[in-house]
Amino acid sequence: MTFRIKLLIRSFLIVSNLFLVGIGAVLAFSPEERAIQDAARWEKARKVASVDPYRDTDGDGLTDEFEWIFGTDLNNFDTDGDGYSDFLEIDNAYDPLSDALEKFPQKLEIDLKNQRLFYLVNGVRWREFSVSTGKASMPTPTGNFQIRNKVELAWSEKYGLYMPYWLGVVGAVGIHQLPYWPNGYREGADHLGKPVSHGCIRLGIIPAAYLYQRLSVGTPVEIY
Ligand SMILES: [Ca+2]
Ligand SMILES: [Ca+2]
Repeated sequence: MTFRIKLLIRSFLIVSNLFLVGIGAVLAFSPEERAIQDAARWEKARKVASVDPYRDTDGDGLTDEFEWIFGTDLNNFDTDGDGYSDFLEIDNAYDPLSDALEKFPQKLEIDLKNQRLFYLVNGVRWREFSVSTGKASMPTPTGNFQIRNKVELAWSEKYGLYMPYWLGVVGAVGIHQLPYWPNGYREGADHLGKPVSHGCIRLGIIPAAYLYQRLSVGTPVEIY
C-alpha cells in the first residue's frame, strides 16, 4: 500500500473517531437516566432470578435485592467469611466478596431539581438523603467535581456560623450538616428538600456525619 493511501485511511479513521466521540458525548446518559436504566435492568433480572427485593433472608440488614446486586450469598450474612457482615462491608465501601483492604469506588450524585443526594458504592446507589441546595439567586454550581478538603467543624467568616462535617467541593461551596450559629441556634431540618442555602449543599444531622466518616479527599461529586 502506498504511503498516500495509508495516510488517507489514517486521516479517515482519526476523523471518524472524533465524530464518534462527539456523538458519544451527545448521547451520554444523565445520572437520572442511568438510574432509570439500572432500575429497569434490576426489575427484569429480579423477575428472572425470582428475588424478592424487600426480603432479607439471612437477616444481615442487606435486602435480597442488594445481595443480588452485589453478588453476595443471600443465605449467608458473611459471604467471604472474614468476620464482617456483607452489610457492614458494603456500608463501609469494602468488597463483601474479598478480604482485600482496597475500597470500592465511591461517588456522590446531587440532584438539584429533586433536592436529593445519592451515595454510590461501586456504582450502586446505596444511600439517598434529602438536601437543601442554593436558592435561585445563589444557585449551586453544576458539573463534575471532587471532594477537595474535609473540615470537621468549619466556620463561615462571611455568615458567622458553623458548618459541621464540611466536605469542600468547588470554590466556597461545600457539603455540610445543617449550620448553627455561635448562640447554639441551628438551621431547621424543615429546610431539607428546599433550595434555600447560599450555594452549599446542606445535609441532615446523621447523614452529614455518616458521609464525613466514609468519604475522603478526591471522591467524585457530580452535581446536576
Ligand atoms: Ca441479607
Ligand atoms: Ca464479610
